[in-house]
Amino acid sequence: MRDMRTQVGIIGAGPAGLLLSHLLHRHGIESVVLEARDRDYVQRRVRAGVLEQGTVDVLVKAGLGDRLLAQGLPHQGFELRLGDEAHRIDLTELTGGRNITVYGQQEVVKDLIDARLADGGTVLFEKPVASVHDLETAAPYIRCQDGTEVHCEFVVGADGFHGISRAAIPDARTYEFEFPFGWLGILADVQPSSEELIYAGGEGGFALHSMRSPEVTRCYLQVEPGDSVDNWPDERIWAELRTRLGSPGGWELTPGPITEKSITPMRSFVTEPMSHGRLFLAGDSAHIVPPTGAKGLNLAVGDVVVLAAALEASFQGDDSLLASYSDTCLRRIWKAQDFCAWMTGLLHRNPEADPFTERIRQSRLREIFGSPSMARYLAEHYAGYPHG
Ligand code: RFL
Ligand code: PHB
Repeated sequence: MRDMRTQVGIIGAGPAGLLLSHLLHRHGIESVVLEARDRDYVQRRVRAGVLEQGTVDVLVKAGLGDRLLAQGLPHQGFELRLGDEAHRIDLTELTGGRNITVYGQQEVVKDLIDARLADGGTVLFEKPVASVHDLETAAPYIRCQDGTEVHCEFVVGADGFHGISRAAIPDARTYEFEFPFGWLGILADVQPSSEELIYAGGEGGFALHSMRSPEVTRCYLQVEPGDSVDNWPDERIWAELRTRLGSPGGWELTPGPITEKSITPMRSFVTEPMSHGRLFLAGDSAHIVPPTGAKGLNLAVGDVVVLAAALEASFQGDDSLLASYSDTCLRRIWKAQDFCAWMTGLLHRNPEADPFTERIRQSRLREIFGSPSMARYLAEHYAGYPHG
């Protein structure tokens, strides 16, 4: 393929890269999105499910609300469990009217790809990027593995945690914490057993009951780090979910055919700064949160909203927002890091903890059941922070 020229070269067609390309287009700024994997793979990758109110507002305002508003499931609260004790967190009441929407990340990605292509945007699949160059100049460029060069005015690294762009920031400082457990996630073709999400943090370890639609259940179990799905036949998964979710008030879990199983490590990660010269990182390429707080996708959207406005100002001659991009995003990111680490510690049995510490953890979880101020802290962070 011939070399290309555009205003903003974007690496990665995840939610961060695609939404940025879409928002830039609405400001009349041209971009090219380069994605390593094929379209089908990107649209089928099962990941996040919870959209904060602020994220839904951004997507709707950007003209991406049709399917989201028709098929997304608005939730006014969720349940916390400890053994057979249960407590509902009323998000709407505790936050003065905010809620969350359950809508699969792959649906967001599908909507974004459709919108980009309908608008005549350029999203190149199976186009892995090898390296980025001349970032300290006004004419940086991206080199793909097949040798194609994309010349642009700005490069955006939206290539996820395993991408190549983060390494191009010299003298970056990284902060990392690896949790001593992972999450086994499943999708099952069965009606969810509850209308709202259930987070359970009892003696036997963490379990989460979620959903994707009225016909599809999504669940997670805390497992040992490095565990393999081969150790988890379907019957073992349902038995473990049943034990950990308990049966408060006679509640029962309905099992069904499992269609997807995967294990993901749990880590917190931040790189600082998130920019260097004409390179800007957005989303998972710059930060990872453990999924307990359901914040990863929402943080990616937060970065992109700031970056789109900053790039627009820069093309109009004002670079001040680009100069403060990293600091602006990092404030939200560290707030979310704190919340996600707190919620993860609260709900997971730490295999390295002594029995005393484990009892303290359970007591802290129970404290939320009886304390409106603790419940409000949880609800305010979970429902999310406003954008802009
Ligand atoms: P992505 O989605 O990883 O997209 C990056 C894209 O870059 C491509 N890429 C490259 N392309 C070209 N050249 C290269 N050299 C490239 N290297 C990589 C990749 O193929 C990919 O397409 O990052 P992005 O856009 O920053 O989006 C971040 C989110 O995906 C992530 O934060 C969330 O999925 C995290 N997350 C959750 N977030 C929430 O807000 N709510 C949730 O409920 C939630 N649950 C979760 C989650 C993540 C999970 N896993 C699997 C880690 C649940 C799980 C289990
Ligand atoms: C999901 O439905 O995939 C999900 C829900 C809540 C979380 C993480 C993942 O905290």
